[in-house]
Amino acid sequence: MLKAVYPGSFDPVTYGHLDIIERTCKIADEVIVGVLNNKGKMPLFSVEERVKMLEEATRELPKVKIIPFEGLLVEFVKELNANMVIRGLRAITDFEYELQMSQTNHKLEPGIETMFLTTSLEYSYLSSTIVKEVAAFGGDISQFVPEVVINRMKEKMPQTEA
Ligand code: COD
Repeated sequence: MLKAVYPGSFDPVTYGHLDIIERTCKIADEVIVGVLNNKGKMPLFSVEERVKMLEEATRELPKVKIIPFEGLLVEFVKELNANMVIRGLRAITDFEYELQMSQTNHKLEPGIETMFLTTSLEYSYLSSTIVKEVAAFGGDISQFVPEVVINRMKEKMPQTEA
């Protein structure tokens, strides 16, 4: 049985993330989306809000569970008895960080492998940071994120358009 963990900040979840989640569902039996509760960083959305948005956005995907985590990713993966970490790769700029992260995780816990899914062409430019920037200047974000995120963005940034 393949139990995969897809970890991230998801601040907020975008169609790029959802594409990776949907594709992971085709290869794994269970998909845990791990939402980092990083107390050192100041995300736009609280971990509870990020979990809620992900839960709504993945409602139709029965294999998916959304779970927040703190601390080391490998500890979270071990606690869940999972055997694979999934990461998305957009451009070459992602590669260095992703390689370093997967090698560190492998050193910390050799039993845990990381599998990379390359981004779908239509989402290769997309990131949570870009979405927040467009929303901050009143741009239309409806092609980047699901409706649940647009609604939450409007609460945080009243200038958000959709
Ligand atoms: N298309 C495809 N994939 C995408 C897209 C897109 N448009 N946008 C993002 N992704 C991928 C990212 O490449 C990433 O793989 C994933 O989706 C999540 O992205 P983010 O930006 O929400 O999440 P990150 O990269 O900030 O997550 C980092 C972690 C939380 C996983 C990391 O910091 C972590 O594991 N922290 C815990 C502490 C730890 O264990 N550190 C040691 C490891 S070195």
